[in-house]
Amino acid sequence: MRYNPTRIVATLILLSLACTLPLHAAPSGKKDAAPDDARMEWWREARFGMFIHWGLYAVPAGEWKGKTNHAEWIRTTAQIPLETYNEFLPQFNPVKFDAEAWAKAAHDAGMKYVVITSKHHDGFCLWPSALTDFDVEGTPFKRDILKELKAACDKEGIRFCTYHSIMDWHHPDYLPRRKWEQTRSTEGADYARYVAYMKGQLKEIMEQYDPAVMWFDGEWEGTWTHAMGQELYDHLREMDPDLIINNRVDKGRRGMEGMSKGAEYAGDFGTPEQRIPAKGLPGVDWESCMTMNHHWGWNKNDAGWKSSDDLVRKLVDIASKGGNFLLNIGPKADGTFPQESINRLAAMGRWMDLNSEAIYGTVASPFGTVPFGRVTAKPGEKKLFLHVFEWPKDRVLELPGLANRIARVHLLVDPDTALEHSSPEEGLLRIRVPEQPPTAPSSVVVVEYVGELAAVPYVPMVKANADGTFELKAAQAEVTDPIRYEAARDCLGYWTGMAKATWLIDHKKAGAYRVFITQACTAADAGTAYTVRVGKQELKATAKATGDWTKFKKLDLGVVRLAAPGRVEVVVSPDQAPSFAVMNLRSLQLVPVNSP
Ligand code: FHN
Repeated sequence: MRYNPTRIVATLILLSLACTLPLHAAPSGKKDAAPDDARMEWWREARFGMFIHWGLYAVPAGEWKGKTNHAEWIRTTAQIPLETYNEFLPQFNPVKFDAEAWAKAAHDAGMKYVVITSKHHDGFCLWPSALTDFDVEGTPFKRDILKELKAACDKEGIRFCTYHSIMDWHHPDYLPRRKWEQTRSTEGADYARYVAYMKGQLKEIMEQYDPAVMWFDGEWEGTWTHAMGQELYDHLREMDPDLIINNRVDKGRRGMEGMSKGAEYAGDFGTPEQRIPAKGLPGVDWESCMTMNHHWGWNKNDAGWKSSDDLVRKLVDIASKGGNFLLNIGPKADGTFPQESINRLAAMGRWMDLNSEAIYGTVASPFGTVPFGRVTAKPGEKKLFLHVFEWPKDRVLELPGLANRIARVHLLVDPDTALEHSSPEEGLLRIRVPEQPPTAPSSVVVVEYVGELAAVPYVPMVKANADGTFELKAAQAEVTDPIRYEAARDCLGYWTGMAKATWLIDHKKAGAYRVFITQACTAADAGTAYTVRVGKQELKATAKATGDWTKFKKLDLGVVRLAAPGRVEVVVSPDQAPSFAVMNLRSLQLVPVNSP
Protein backbone atom coordinates (compact mmCIF):
# COMPACT_ATOMS: atom_id res chain seq x y z
CA MET A 1 0.00 0.00 0.00
CA ARG A 2 1.46 3.37 -0.90
CA TYR A 3 0.62 6.88 0.07
CA ASN A 4 0.33 8.70 -3.20
CA PRO A 5 3.37 11.02 -3.07
CA THR A 6 2.04 13.37 -5.73
CA ARG A 7 -1.21 13.88 -3.91
CA ILE A 8 0.62 14.23 -0.63
CA VAL A 9 3.06 16.86 -1.89
CA ALA A 10 0.28 18.87 -3.53
CA THR A 11 -1.79 18.75 -0.42
CA LEU A 12 1.12 19.52 1.88
CA ILE A 13 1.83 22.66 -0.12
CA LEU A 14 -1.80 23.70 0.24
CA LEU A 15 -1.71 22.72 3.85
CA SER A 16 1.47 24.63 4.59
CA LEU A 17 -0.19 27.70 3.12
CA ALA A 18 -3.22 27.04 5.29
CA CYS A 19 -1.00 26.58 8.31
CA THR A 20 0.65 29.94 7.82
CA LEU A 21 -2.67 31.59 8.51
CA PRO A 22 -2.45 33.57 11.76
CA LEU A 23 -3.35 30.85 14.22
CA HIS A 24 -4.71 31.78 17.55
CA ALA A 25 -2.39 32.83 20.29
CA ALA A 26 -1.50 30.31 22.97
CA PRO A 27 -3.87 27.51 23.89
CA SER A 28 -6.12 30.04 25.45
CA GLY A 29 -6.62 31.02 21.86
CA LYS A 30 -10.34 30.60 22.00
CA LYS A 31 -10.72 34.36 21.81
CA ASP A 32 -12.46 34.25 18.47
CA ALA A 33 -14.36 31.06 19.13
CA ALA A 34 -18.06 31.00 19.80
CA PRO A 35 -18.56 31.34 23.58
CA ASP A 36 -18.49 27.87 25.11
CA ASP A 37 -22.10 27.95 26.27
CA ALA A 38 -23.44 28.90 22.85
CA ARG A 39 -21.28 26.34 21.10
CA MET A 40 -22.11 23.57 23.60
CA GLU A 41 -25.83 24.32 23.81
CA TRP A 42 -27.12 21.74 21.31
CA TRP A 43 -24.73 19.11 22.69
CA ARG A 44 -25.84 19.63 26.29
CA GLU A 45 -29.45 19.48 25.21
CA ALA A 46 -28.90 16.30 23.17
CA ARG A 47 -27.80 14.00 26.04
CA PHE A 48 -27.88 10.89 23.79
CA GLY A 49 -25.83 9.94 20.69
CA MET A 50 -24.79 6.96 18.57
CA PHE A 51 -21.17 5.84 18.27
CA ILE A 52 -20.30 3.77 15.16
CA HIS A 53 -17.09 1.73 14.92
CA TRP A 54 -16.80 0.47 11.36
CA GLY A 55 -13.93 -0.39 9.05
CA LEU A 56 -11.91 -3.21 7.53
CA TYR A 57 -11.93 -5.00 10.91
CA ALA A 58 -15.62 -5.85 10.33
CA VAL A 59 -14.45 -8.34 7.67
CA PRO A 60 -12.76 -10.80 10.11
CA ALA A 61 -15.58 -10.01 12.60
CA GLY A 62 -13.35 -10.53 15.60
CA GLU A 63 -11.97 -13.93 14.58
CA TRP A 64 -8.41 -14.78 13.54
CA LYS A 65 -6.67 -18.17 13.43
CA GLY A 66 -9.16 -19.70 15.83
CA LYS A 67 -9.18 -16.87 18.34
CA THR A 68 -12.52 -15.06 18.59
CA ASN A 69 -12.00 -12.18 21.00
CA HIS A 70 -10.69 -9.59 18.54
CA ALA A 71 -12.45 -6.54 17.10
CA GLU A 72 -11.29 -3.11 15.87
CA TRP A 73 -7.85 -3.77 17.38
CA ILE A 74 -7.42 -7.05 15.47
CA ARG A 75 -4.37 -5.92 13.47
CA THR A 76 -2.55 -5.48 16.77
CA THR A 77 -4.18 -8.06 19.03
CA ALA A 78 -3.71 -10.76 16.37
CA GLN A 79 -0.36 -9.29 15.23
CA ILE A 80 -1.40 -9.25 11.59
CA PRO A 81 1.37 -7.90 9.32
CA LEU A 82 0.44 -4.89 7.17
CA GLU A 83 0.52 -6.82 3.92
CA THR A 84 -1.86 -9.44 5.31
CA TYR A 85 -4.18 -6.83 6.80
CA ASN A 86 -4.31 -5.05 3.43
CA GLU A 87 -5.91 -8.21 2.04
CA PHE A 88 -9.11 -7.11 3.78
CA LEU A 89 -9.37 -4.20 1.31
CA PRO A 90 -10.72 -6.26 -1.61
CA GLN A 91 -13.07 -8.03 0.84
CA PHE A 92 -14.67 -4.81 2.15
CA ASN A 93 -17.81 -4.47 0.04
CA PRO A 94 -20.76 -3.56 2.35
CA VAL A 95 -23.38 -3.74 -0.38
CA LYS A 96 -26.20 -3.59 2.20
CA PHE A 97 -24.95 -0.27 3.63
CA ASP A 98 -27.94 2.06 3.89
CA ALA A 99 -27.01 5.38 5.49
CA GLU A 100 -30.63 6.46 5.70
CA ALA A 101 -31.55 3.32 7.61
CA TRP A 102 -28.67 3.95 10.04
CA ALA A 103 -29.63 7.59 10.59
CA LYS A 104 -33.30 6.67 11.01
CA ALA A 105 -32.41 3.99 13.57
CA ALA A 106 -30.44 6.59 15.53
CA HIS A 107 -33.21 9.17 15.28
CA ASP A 108 -35.95 6.73 16.26
CA ALA A 109 -33.93 5.62 19.29
CA GLY A 110 -33.95 9.22 20.48
CA MET A 111 -30.32 9.87 19.58
CA LYS A 112 -29.52 13.43 18.50
CA TYR A 113 -26.07 12.89 17.00
CA VAL A 114 -23.96 10.19 15.35
CA VAL A 115 -20.17 9.84 15.75
CA ILE A 116 -18.59 7.55 13.15
CA THR A 117 -14.97 6.41 12.90
CA SER A 118 -13.64 8.33 9.90
CA LYS A 119 -10.32 6.60 10.62
CA HIS A 120 -9.60 4.20 13.49
CA HIS A 121 -6.16 3.11 14.67
CA ASP A 122 -5.69 0.81 11.66
CA GLY A 123 -5.48 3.87 9.42
CA PHE A 124 -8.28 2.84 7.03
CA CYS A 125 -10.36 5.84 5.87
CA LEU A 126 -14.11 5.67 5.37
CA TRP A 127 -14.01 8.45 2.80
CA PRO A 128 -12.08 8.88 -0.51
CA SER A 129 -9.08 10.79 0.83
CA ALA A 130 -6.77 12.66 -1.53
CA LEU A 131 -3.88 11.79 0.78
CA THR A 132 -3.94 8.03 0.75
CA ASP A 133 -5.32 5.10 -1.17
CA PHE A 134 -5.84 3.13 2.07
CA ASP A 135 -9.47 4.23 1.94
CA VAL A 136 -12.85 3.22 0.57
CA GLU A 137 -11.62 3.89 -2.97
CA GLY A 138 -9.14 1.05 -2.43
CA THR A 139 -12.06 -1.36 -1.92
CA PRO A 140 -14.69 -2.74 -4.32
CA PHE A 141 -17.23 -0.55 -2.51
CA LYS A 142 -15.72 2.81 -3.46
CA ARG A 143 -18.70 4.85 -2.18
CA ASP A 144 -18.12 7.81 0.14
CA ILE A 145 -19.51 6.48 3.41
CA LEU A 146 -19.05 9.74 5.31
CA LYS A 147 -20.81 11.73 2.62
CA GLU A 148 -23.80 9.37 2.54
CA LEU A 149 -24.11 9.27 6.32
CA LYS A 150 -23.77 13.05 6.62
CA ALA A 151 -26.63 13.51 4.12
CA ALA A 152 -28.76 10.94 5.93
CA CYS A 153 -28.16 12.61 9.31
CA ASP A 154 -29.09 15.98 7.87
CA LYS A 155 -32.28 14.45 6.49
CA GLU A 156 -33.17 13.06 9.93
CA GLY A 157 -32.30 16.34 11.65
CA ILE A 158 -29.53 14.81 13.75
CA ARG A 159 -25.91 15.95 13.91
CA PHE A 160 -23.13 14.23 11.96
CA CYS A 161 -19.87 13.87 13.88
CA THR A 162 -16.58 12.07 13.31
CA TYR A 163 -14.17 10.06 15.44
CA HIS A 164 -10.55 10.34 14.28
CA SER A 165 -7.63 8.36 15.66
CA ILE A 166 -4.33 10.18 16.19
CA MET A 167 -2.59 6.81 16.44
CA ASP A 168 -2.18 5.22 12.99
CA TRP A 169 -0.81 1.71 12.52
CA HIS A 170 -0.63 2.05 8.75
CA HIS A 171 0.99 5.35 7.80
CA PRO A 172 4.76 4.92 7.26
CA ASP A 173 5.53 8.15 9.13
CA TYR A 174 3.55 7.26 12.26
CA LEU A 175 5.71 6.35 15.22
CA PRO A 176 6.10 4.31 17.30
CA ARG A 177 5.74 1.07 15.43
CA ARG A 178 3.95 -1.79 17.22
CA LYS A 179 6.42 -3.68 19.40
CA TRP A 180 5.68 -6.97 17.62
CA GLU A 181 6.22 -5.28 14.21
CA GLN A 182 9.98 -4.81 14.37
CA THR A 183 10.41 -5.98 10.80
CA ARG A 184 8.59 -2.86 9.60
CA SER A 185 11.40 -0.35 9.07
CA THR A 186 11.22 3.08 10.67
CA GLU A 187 13.85 4.39 8.29
CA GLY A 188 12.79 7.74 6.89
CA ALA A 189 9.76 7.88 9.11
CA ASP A 190 8.96 11.52 9.92
CA TYR A 191 6.35 12.05 12.64
CA ALA A 192 5.99 15.74 11.79
CA ARG A 193 5.11 14.70 8.26
CA TYR A 194 2.52 12.30 9.72
CA VAL A 195 0.98 15.16 11.74
CA ALA A 196 0.77 17.23 8.56
CA TYR A 197 -0.91 14.26 6.84
CA MET A 198 -3.38 13.94 9.70
CA LYS A 199 -4.14 17.68 9.60
CA GLY A 200 -4.61 17.43 5.86
CA GLN A 201 -7.15 14.63 6.33
CA LEU A 202 -8.91 16.57 9.11
CA LYS A 203 -9.14 19.49 6.68
CA GLU A 204 -10.74 17.19 4.11
CA ILE A 205 -13.26 15.96 6.69
CA MET A 206 -14.06 19.44 7.98
CA GLU A 207 -14.50 20.90 4.49
CA GLN A 208 -16.37 18.01 2.91
CA TYR A 209 -18.55 16.74 5.78
CA ASP A 210 -18.75 19.61 8.28
CA PRO A 211 -18.84 17.45 11.44
CA ALA A 212 -20.45 18.99 14.52
CA VAL A 213 -18.06 17.12 16.84
CA MET A 214 -14.49 15.95 16.25
CA TRP A 215 -14.02 12.98 18.60
CA PHE A 216 -10.29 12.29 18.90
CA ASP A 217 -8.83 9.07 20.23
CA GLY A 218 -5.46 7.30 20.30
CA GLU A 219 -3.72 10.25 21.87
CA TRP A 220 -1.89 8.25 24.51
CA GLU A 221 1.42 7.40 22.77
CA GLY A 222 4.50 9.46 23.61
CA THR A 223 4.98 10.89 20.12
CA TRP A 224 1.79 12.95 20.51
CA THR A 225 2.39 15.80 22.94
CA HIS A 226 0.43 18.29 25.02
CA ALA A 227 1.70 21.10 22.81
CA MET A 228 0.55 19.28 19.66
CA GLY A 229 -2.85 18.69 21.21
CA GLN A 230 -3.33 22.30 22.11
CA GLU A 231 -2.12 23.46 18.71
CA LEU A 232 -4.47 21.05 16.93
CA TYR A 233 -7.41 22.22 19.08
CA ASP A 234 -6.70 25.85 18.20
CA HIS A 235 -6.11 24.95 14.54
CA LEU A 236 -9.51 23.27 14.26
CA ARG A 237 -11.17 26.04 16.26
CA GLU A 238 -9.74 28.46 13.72
CA MET A 239 -11.35 26.45 10.91
CA ASP A 240 -14.72 26.15 12.63
CA PRO A 241 -15.58 28.28 15.68
CA ASP A 242 -18.62 26.10 16.36
CA LEU A 243 -16.83 22.75 16.25
CA ILE A 244 -16.97 20.75 19.49
CA ILE A 245 -13.79 18.80 20.26
CA ASN A 246 -13.40 16.14 22.96
CA ASN A 247 -10.55 16.06 25.47
CA ARG A 248 -8.68 13.23 23.70
CA VAL A 249 -7.21 15.84 21.33
CA ASP A 250 -4.76 16.62 24.16
CA LYS A 251 -2.91 14.67 26.84
CA GLY A 252 -4.94 15.60 29.90
CA ARG A 253 -7.30 12.64 30.08
CA ARG A 254 -7.23 10.51 33.22
CA GLY A 255 -7.36 7.17 31.41
CA MET A 256 -10.72 5.48 31.10
CA GLU A 257 -12.12 7.62 33.92
CA GLY A 258 -12.06 10.17 31.13
CA MET A 259 -11.94 13.57 32.78
CA SER A 260 -9.12 16.05 32.17
CA LYS A 261 -6.51 16.57 34.87
CA GLY A 262 -6.75 20.34 34.63
CA ALA A 263 -8.04 23.35 32.69
CA GLU A 264 -4.68 23.69 30.96
CA TYR A 265 -5.59 20.76 28.74
CA ALA A 266 -7.62 21.32 25.59
CA GLY A 267 -10.99 19.72 24.96
CA ASP A 268 -14.64 20.70 25.36
CA PHE A 269 -15.82 17.57 27.18
CA GLY A 270 -14.52 14.67 29.21
CA THR A 271 -14.79 11.10 27.89
CA PRO A 272 -15.37 8.38 30.52
CA GLU A 273 -15.23 5.07 28.69
CA GLN A 274 -17.32 2.01 29.60
CA ARG A 275 -18.18 3.66 32.92
CA ILE A 276 -20.35 6.31 34.53
CA PRO A 277 -18.97 8.75 37.13
CA ALA A 278 -20.14 8.00 40.67
CA LYS A 279 -21.64 11.44 41.11
CA GLY A 280 -22.93 14.36 39.08
CA LEU A 281 -20.24 16.80 37.97
CA PRO A 282 -22.12 20.13 37.89
CA GLY A 283 -20.64 22.58 35.41
CA VAL A 284 -18.52 19.90 33.73
CA ASP A 285 -19.34 18.66 30.21
CA TRP A 286 -18.73 14.94 29.85
CA GLU A 287 -19.96 11.99 27.81
CA SER A 288 -19.81 8.30 28.74
CA CYS A 289 -19.15 6.10 25.71
CA MET A 290 -20.17 2.45 25.94
CA THR A 291 -20.53 -0.69 23.90
CA MET A 292 -23.78 -2.64 23.73
CA ASN A 293 -21.88 -5.91 24.15
CA HIS A 294 -18.14 -6.18 24.92
CA HIS A 295 -16.64 -4.92 21.68
CA TRP A 296 -16.59 -1.63 19.74
CA GLY A 297 -16.03 -3.19 16.32
CA TRP A 298 -18.22 -6.05 15.09
CA ASN A 299 -17.44 -9.39 16.77
CA LYS A 300 -19.74 -12.13 15.55
CA ASN A 301 -19.03 -14.30 18.60
CA ASP A 302 -19.76 -11.67 21.25
CA ALA A 303 -23.13 -12.54 22.74
CA GLY A 304 -22.66 -10.42 25.85
CA TRP A 305 -25.37 -7.90 25.05
CA LYS A 306 -26.57 -5.46 27.71
CA SER A 307 -30.35 -5.57 28.10
CA SER A 308 -32.37 -2.65 26.77
CA ASP A 309 -33.63 -2.06 30.34
CA ASP A 310 -30.05 -1.73 31.52
CA LEU A 311 -29.24 0.64 28.64
CA VAL A 312 -32.24 2.85 29.44
CA ARG A 313 -31.21 3.03 33.09
CA LYS A 314 -27.65 3.88 32.06
CA LEU A 315 -28.99 6.75 29.95
CA VAL A 316 -31.02 7.95 32.94
CA ASP A 317 -28.08 7.56 35.34
CA ILE A 318 -25.79 9.53 33.02
CA ALA A 319 -28.32 12.31 32.40
CA SER A 320 -28.98 12.55 36.16
CA LYS A 321 -25.29 13.40 36.55
CA GLY A 322 -25.28 15.97 33.75
CA GLY A 323 -23.58 13.81 31.11
CA ASN A 324 -24.22 12.53 27.60
CA PHE A 325 -24.51 8.86 26.65
CA LEU A 326 -22.65 7.83 23.46
CA LEU A 327 -23.87 4.29 22.78
CA ASN A 328 -21.93 2.20 20.27
CA ILE A 329 -22.95 0.13 17.25
CA GLY A 330 -20.43 -2.11 15.48
CA PRO A 331 -21.88 -2.67 11.99
CA LYS A 332 -21.18 -5.92 10.11
CA ALA A 333 -19.02 -6.20 6.98
CA ASP A 334 -22.16 -6.25 4.81
CA GLY A 335 -23.16 -2.79 6.07
CA THR A 336 -26.01 -3.82 8.35
CA PHE A 337 -26.42 -3.26 12.10
CA PRO A 338 -26.48 -6.44 14.20
CA GLN A 339 -30.08 -7.43 14.93
CA GLU A 340 -29.34 -7.35 18.66
CA SER A 341 -28.37 -3.68 18.27
CA ILE A 342 -31.46 -2.91 16.21
CA ASN A 343 -33.69 -4.48 18.87
CA ARG A 344 -32.10 -2.45 21.68
CA LEU A 345 -32.27 0.80 19.74
CA ALA A 346 -35.97 0.18 19.08
CA ALA A 347 -36.67 -0.57 22.76
CA MET A 348 -34.84 2.59 23.86
CA GLY A 349 -36.78 4.54 21.26
CA ARG A 350 -40.09 3.32 22.65
CA TRP A 351 -39.05 4.47 26.11
CA MET A 352 -37.75 7.81 24.80
CA ASP A 353 -40.99 8.41 22.86
CA LEU A 354 -42.75 8.63 26.23
CA ASN A 355 -40.00 10.04 28.46
CA SER A 356 -37.52 12.11 26.43
CA GLU A 357 -38.68 15.34 28.11
CA ALA A 358 -37.00 13.97 31.26
CA ILE A 359 -33.70 13.49 29.38
CA TYR A 360 -33.23 16.18 26.71
CA GLY A 361 -32.02 19.49 28.08
CA THR A 362 -31.87 18.27 31.68
CA VAL A 363 -29.02 19.01 34.05
CA ALA A 364 -27.31 17.17 36.91
CA SER A 365 -29.61 16.49 39.83
CA PRO A 366 -28.65 18.35 43.01
CA PHE A 367 -29.54 15.29 45.09
CA GLY A 368 -27.22 12.57 46.27
CA THR A 369 -28.39 8.98 46.27
CA VAL A 370 -32.14 8.62 46.05
CA PRO A 371 -33.68 5.30 47.09
CA PHE A 372 -35.93 4.79 44.06
CA GLY A 373 -33.67 5.50 41.06
CA ARG A 374 -32.40 8.83 39.73
CA VAL A 375 -33.44 12.49 39.37
CA THR A 376 -32.95 14.83 36.40
CA ALA A 377 -33.71 18.52 36.59
CA LYS A 378 -34.84 21.46 34.47
CA PRO A 379 -34.37 24.45 36.80
CA GLY A 380 -35.50 26.82 34.06
CA GLU A 381 -38.91 25.15 34.08
CA LYS A 382 -38.85 24.56 37.85
CA LYS A 383 -39.26 20.83 37.22
CA LEU A 384 -37.71 17.72 38.69
CA PHE A 385 -38.07 14.37 36.95
CA LEU A 386 -38.04 11.45 39.36
CA HIS A 387 -36.93 8.35 37.43
CA VAL A 388 -38.31 5.44 39.39
CA PHE A 389 -36.53 2.15 38.73
CA GLU A 390 -38.16 0.27 41.63
CA TRP A 391 -41.84 1.23 41.86
CA PRO A 392 -42.86 1.43 45.56
CA LYS A 393 -45.08 -1.48 46.54
CA ASP A 394 -46.73 0.67 49.21
CA ARG A 395 -47.40 3.35 46.57
CA VAL A 396 -45.46 5.94 48.58
CA LEU A 397 -42.56 7.49 46.67
CA GLU A 398 -40.12 9.37 48.89
CA LEU A 399 -37.82 12.10 47.58
CA PRO A 400 -35.24 13.04 50.20
CA GLY A 401 -33.44 16.37 50.25
CA LEU A 402 -35.87 18.85 48.65
CA ALA A 403 -36.49 22.12 50.47
CA ASN A 404 -38.84 23.79 48.00
CA ARG A 405 -42.57 24.23 48.24
CA ILE A 406 -44.37 22.04 45.72
CA ALA A 407 -46.61 23.44 42.97
CA ARG A 408 -47.81 20.17 41.43
CA VAL A 409 -46.88 16.51 41.02
CA HIS A 410 -47.93 14.21 38.17
CA LEU A 411 -46.80 11.27 36.05
CA LEU A 412 -44.89 12.44 32.98
CA VAL A 413 -47.19 10.30 30.85
CA ASP A 414 -50.31 11.70 32.55
CA PRO A 415 -49.86 15.46 33.08
CA ASP A 416 -53.57 16.05 33.71
CA THR A 417 -53.80 13.89 36.84
CA ALA A 418 -52.31 15.56 39.91
CA LEU A 419 -50.81 13.15 42.45
CA GLU A 420 -51.27 13.57 46.19
CA HIS A 421 -48.12 14.56 48.05
CA SER A 422 -46.88 15.78 51.42
CA SER A 423 -45.09 19.07 51.92
CA PRO A 424 -41.39 18.28 52.24
CA GLU A 425 -40.97 18.36 56.01
CA GLU A 426 -37.31 17.98 56.99
CA GLY A 427 -36.43 17.60 53.31
CA LEU A 428 -38.53 14.50 52.70
CA LEU A 429 -41.27 14.69 50.05
CA ARG A 430 -43.78 11.83 49.99
CA ILE A 431 -45.87 11.21 46.86
CA ARG A 432 -48.83 8.86 46.47
CA VAL A 433 -48.34 7.03 43.16
CA PRO A 434 -50.66 4.70 41.19
CA GLU A 435 -50.52 0.94 41.61
CA GLN A 436 -48.52 0.22 38.46
CA PRO A 437 -45.39 1.89 37.03
CA PRO A 438 -46.38 3.52 33.73
CA THR A 439 -43.17 3.00 31.75
CA ALA A 440 -40.66 0.40 32.82
CA PRO A 441 -37.67 0.21 33.20
CA SER A 442 -37.82 3.79 34.42
CA SER A 443 -41.13 5.52 35.16
CA VAL A 444 -41.06 9.29 35.50
CA VAL A 445 -42.86 11.38 38.12
CA VAL A 446 -42.72 15.15 37.56
CA VAL A 447 -42.36 17.47 40.55
CA GLU A 448 -43.09 21.13 39.76
CA TYR A 449 -41.71 23.30 42.52
CA VAL A 450 -41.78 26.95 43.63
CA GLY A 451 -38.77 29.28 43.80
CA GLU A 452 -35.12 28.44 43.15
CA LEU A 453 -34.26 24.75 43.45
CA ALA A 454 -32.96 24.10 46.96
CA ALA A 455 -31.60 20.69 47.81
CA VAL A 456 -30.60 19.95 51.37
CA PRO A 457 -28.19 17.19 52.35
CA TYR A 458 -30.32 14.29 53.29
CA VAL A 459 -29.06 11.09 54.75
CA PRO A 460 -31.94 8.62 54.70
CA MET A 461 -33.42 8.02 58.15
CA VAL A 462 -33.75 4.32 58.71
CA LYS A 463 -36.43 3.38 61.18
CA ALA A 464 -36.54 0.12 63.13
CA ASN A 465 -38.60 -2.80 61.88
CA ALA A 466 -41.46 -4.04 64.03
CA ASP A 467 -39.10 -6.48 65.79
CA GLY A 468 -36.71 -3.66 66.68
CA THR A 469 -34.03 -4.54 64.13
CA PHE A 470 -32.50 -1.97 61.77
CA GLU A 471 -31.86 -3.02 58.18
CA LEU A 472 -29.38 -0.57 56.57
CA LYS A 473 -29.59 -1.28 52.82
CA ALA A 474 -27.04 -0.37 50.19
CA ALA A 475 -29.52 1.76 48.24
CA GLN A 476 -30.21 3.89 51.32
CA ALA A 477 -26.60 4.81 52.03
CA GLU A 478 -25.11 8.23 51.42
CA VAL A 479 -21.75 7.43 49.82
CA THR A 480 -18.60 9.31 48.86
CA ASP A 481 -16.68 8.87 45.57
CA PRO A 482 -15.85 6.44 44.07
CA ILE A 483 -18.37 4.16 45.84
CA ARG A 484 -21.54 3.67 43.84
CA TYR A 485 -24.73 1.71 44.24
CA GLU A 486 -24.88 -1.23 41.84
CA ALA A 487 -28.57 -1.93 41.21
CA ALA A 488 -27.85 -5.21 39.42
CA ARG A 489 -26.16 -6.60 42.53
CA ASP A 490 -28.01 -4.50 45.10
CA CYS A 491 -24.77 -3.52 46.77
CA LEU A 492 -22.29 -0.71 47.25
CA GLY A 493 -19.41 -1.37 44.87
CA TYR A 494 -16.44 0.31 43.17
CA TRP A 495 -15.08 0.85 46.72
CA THR A 496 -11.60 1.48 45.38
CA GLY A 497 -10.54 4.29 47.68
CA MET A 498 -10.77 5.77 51.18
CA ALA A 499 -14.49 6.35 50.75
CA LYS A 500 -17.31 5.83 53.22
CA ALA A 501 -20.94 4.80 53.44
CA THR A 502 -23.27 6.53 55.90
CA TRP A 503 -26.73 5.78 57.23
CA LEU A 504 -28.83 7.59 59.81
CA ILE A 505 -30.93 5.54 62.20
CA ASP A 506 -33.75 6.93 64.27
CA HIS A 507 -33.78 4.65 67.30
CA LYS A 508 -36.45 4.81 69.96
CA LYS A 509 -35.10 2.17 72.30
CA ALA A 510 -31.80 2.28 74.19
CA GLY A 511 -30.01 -1.03 74.55
CA ALA A 512 -27.43 -3.40 73.10
CA TYR A 513 -27.46 -4.33 69.42
CA ARG A 514 -25.48 -7.05 67.61
CA VAL A 515 -24.14 -5.71 64.29
CA PHE A 516 -24.08 -7.94 61.17
CA ILE A 517 -22.65 -7.06 57.76
CA THR A 518 -23.54 -8.73 54.48
CA GLN A 519 -20.54 -8.42 52.19
CA ALA A 520 -18.77 -10.02 49.22
CA CYS A 521 -15.09 -10.03 48.34
CA THR A 522 -12.64 -12.07 46.29
CA ALA A 523 -9.90 -13.97 48.09
CA ALA A 524 -7.29 -11.88 46.27
CA ASP A 525 -8.73 -8.60 47.54
CA ALA A 526 -9.89 -9.66 51.03
CA GLY A 527 -8.25 -8.38 54.19
CA THR A 528 -8.82 -4.63 54.09
CA ALA A 529 -9.27 -3.42 57.67
CA TYR A 530 -12.35 -1.25 58.19
CA THR A 531 -14.35 0.36 60.98
CA VAL A 532 -18.07 0.39 61.58
CA ARG A 533 -18.88 3.43 63.69
CA VAL A 534 -22.26 3.46 65.41
CA GLY A 535 -22.65 6.82 67.07
CA LYS A 536 -19.49 7.11 69.18
CA GLN A 537 -18.73 3.39 69.31
CA GLU A 538 -16.49 1.55 66.88
CA LEU A 539 -16.30 -2.05 65.73
CA LYS A 540 -13.14 -3.17 63.93
CA ALA A 541 -13.22 -5.81 61.17
CA THR A 542 -11.53 -6.92 57.97
CA ALA A 543 -13.16 -7.69 54.64
CA LYS A 544 -13.63 -11.45 54.35
CA ALA A 545 -13.20 -13.58 51.24
CA THR A 546 -16.54 -15.00 50.07
CA GLY A 547 -15.57 -16.43 46.67
CA ASP A 548 -16.10 -13.45 44.42
CA TRP A 549 -17.74 -10.02 44.18
CA THR A 550 -21.20 -11.53 43.79
CA LYS A 551 -21.16 -14.11 46.62
CA PHE A 552 -22.47 -12.40 49.75
CA LYS A 553 -22.09 -13.67 53.31
CA LYS A 554 -23.58 -12.33 56.55
CA LEU A 555 -20.92 -11.81 59.24
CA ASP A 556 -21.22 -11.00 62.95
CA LEU A 557 -19.16 -7.92 63.83
CA GLY A 558 -19.97 -7.67 67.54
CA VAL A 559 -22.18 -5.67 69.89
CA VAL A 560 -22.72 -1.95 70.42
CA ARG A 561 -24.86 -0.14 72.98
CA LEU A 562 -27.24 2.66 71.98
CA ALA A 563 -27.95 5.03 74.83
CA ALA A 564 -30.83 7.53 74.93
CA PRO A 565 -33.25 7.33 71.98
CA GLY A 566 -32.47 9.62 69.04
CA ARG A 567 -30.64 9.77 65.75
CA VAL A 568 -27.36 7.94 65.35
CA GLU A 569 -24.99 7.87 62.39
CA VAL A 570 -23.70 4.52 61.21
CA VAL A 571 -20.55 4.86 59.10
CA VAL A 572 -18.48 2.17 57.36
CA SER A 573 -15.01 3.29 56.31
CA PRO A 574 -11.69 1.54 55.52
CA ASP A 575 -8.80 2.01 57.95
CA GLN A 576 -6.38 1.81 55.06
CA ALA A 577 -6.39 2.29 51.29
CA PRO A 578 -7.54 -0.99 49.70
CA SER A 579 -5.16 -2.85 47.41
CA PHE A 580 -7.98 -2.88 44.86
CA ALA A 581 -11.43 -2.61 46.47
CA VAL A 582 -12.61 -2.88 50.08
CA MET A 583 -15.66 -5.10 49.49
CA ASN A 584 -19.13 -5.14 47.98
CA LEU A 585 -21.49 -4.21 50.79
CA ARG A 586 -25.15 -5.26 50.56
CA SER A 587 -26.41 -4.32 54.02
CA LEU A 588 -25.82 -3.85 57.71
CA GLN A 589 -28.18 -5.17 60.39
CA LEU A 590 -28.51 -4.00 64.00
CA VAL A 591 -30.33 -6.67 66.00
CA PRO A 592 -31.38 -5.99 69.61
CA VAL A 593 -29.31 -8.39 71.72
CA ASN A 594 -32.22 -9.46 73.88
CA SER A 595 -34.51 -9.78 70.86
CA PRO A 596 -36.62 -12.96 70.97
O1 FHN B 1 -8.58 2.00 21.38
C1 FHN B 1 -9.85 2.63 21.29
C2 FHN B 1 -10.94 1.61 21.11
O2 FHN B 1 -10.72 0.86 19.96
C3 FHN B 1 -12.27 2.36 20.99
O3 FHN B 1 -12.25 3.19 19.84
C4 FHN B 1 -12.50 3.19 22.25
C5 FHN B 1 -13.79 3.97 22.14
O4 FHN B 1 -13.66 5.19 22.75
N1 FHN B 1 -11.38 4.13 22.43
C6 FHN B 1 -10.08 3.50 22.52
C7 FHN B 1 -9.89 2.74 23.81
O5 FHN B 1 -9.95 3.68 24.88
